[in-house]
Amino acid sequence: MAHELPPLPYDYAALEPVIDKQTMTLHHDMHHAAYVKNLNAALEKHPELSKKTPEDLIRDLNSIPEDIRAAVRNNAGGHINHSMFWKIMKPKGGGDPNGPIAQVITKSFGNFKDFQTKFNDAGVKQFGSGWVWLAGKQGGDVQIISTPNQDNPVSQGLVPIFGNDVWEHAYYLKYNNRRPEYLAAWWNVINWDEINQRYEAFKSGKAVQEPAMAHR
Ligand code: MN3
Repeated sequence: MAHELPPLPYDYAALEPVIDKQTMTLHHDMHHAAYVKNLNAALEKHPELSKKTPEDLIRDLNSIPEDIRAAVRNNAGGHINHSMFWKIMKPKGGGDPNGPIAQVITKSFGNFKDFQTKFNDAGVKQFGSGWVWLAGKQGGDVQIISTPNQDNPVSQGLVPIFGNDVWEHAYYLKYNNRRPEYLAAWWNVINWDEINQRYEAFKSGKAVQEPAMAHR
């Protein structure tokens, strides 16, 4: 087994009432687990790729053999995206950002409220399944983008600083079709300390790779 499902860094119920226990259980144990399983299954056909990190796999998708390219795109992407997602949330999170991430938000978007509005709007407008991101660009600037399916900013040459999952599986049990309500509530579980670490890593040119590959 090459790639492994990282454990959730807190209890399944820890993000309630923002994200309910059943959603977290299904999301981590079924959805994320399936991306890992399907990624490993795809790579069995091309063992020469087994030493690559998930980010290296999706950095240049055209270099991936065509017979597994779509599987790698979806499942390495899903693995990276969710490994990031669990860490950039925490119980009793939220509040105003602090430190360097607060400074770059103010510099780039005017103030935190306007940033939240733009981020939530991009999440609402992502048609179907996908993610909304704060992504770093070459040169150090940041921008809000959305991506379809499990696509990750890395495949566009950008650095994923943090993102929110707008697939229905992330919110449907509690919020039903009310994606804007989920997007608005989600800020109450955001982990600014972790995001500051990821932003600092981006600024220093050593972007955090998710997931860590300690068990290869
Ligand atoms: Mn998901």
